[in-house]
Amino acid sequence: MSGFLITLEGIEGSGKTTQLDFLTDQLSKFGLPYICSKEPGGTDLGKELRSLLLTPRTSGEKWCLDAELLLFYADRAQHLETVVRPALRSGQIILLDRFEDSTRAYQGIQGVSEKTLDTLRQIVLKDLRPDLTLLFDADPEKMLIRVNSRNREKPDFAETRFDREELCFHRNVRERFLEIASREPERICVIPADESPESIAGNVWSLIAPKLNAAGFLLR
Ligand code: ATM
Repeated sequence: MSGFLITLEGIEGSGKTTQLDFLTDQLSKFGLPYICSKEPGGTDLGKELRSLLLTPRTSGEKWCLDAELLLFYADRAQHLETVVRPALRSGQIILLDRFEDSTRAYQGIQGVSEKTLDTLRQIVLKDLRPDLTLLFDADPEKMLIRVNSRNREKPDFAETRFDREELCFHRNVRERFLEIASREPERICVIPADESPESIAGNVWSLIAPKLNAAGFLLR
């Protein structure tokens, strides 16, 4: 049996990571084989790239769009080769915190063309597509308030470059994600993310369980 790739997408603070924890609890409860990973940062190289990409830059040099895009894609190429494809081949369920739709949304709204995104998809993903994508959708204003208050309580709080972006940027990201979802309704399920985490987790599980069953992962 081949594996099952589930990607979790959404704007900053949309609750992806909390839902990932709920999901891994459920999969463990049913004794299903799974791994959890993320982009950027799912490999050793990816961790270095993540730090490069997300740490606020002090030099003032503005990175050109293609440079940033290719760093996200370098992370993805290494991740697919060394983590995702091997796990799929060994029949595991893979939960990914962000994948290609994030590039289409974040780099897309900054001006990277669909043609470029399609070309990179062809080179790096080839025919690999997520079996299911969960898009956690919520009002960016509410989500940013949540992220800021949550992160500032952490002892190792460090603002990332993206946290400084204007609210308008996050609104555009949300719109782009919804646009992508409307083009691929079979693959991408939009999950309203402003309910309680427990209620969202219930909705997510009732959506995922039949798909896993259909793919041969028996939920006993
Ligand atoms: P997380 O903190 O959710 O892992 O996301 C890291 C940031 O990287 C996120 N920023 N915000 N807001 C989205 C951004 N990102 C891209 O811009 N392009 C990509 O391809 C990916 C995977 C992430």
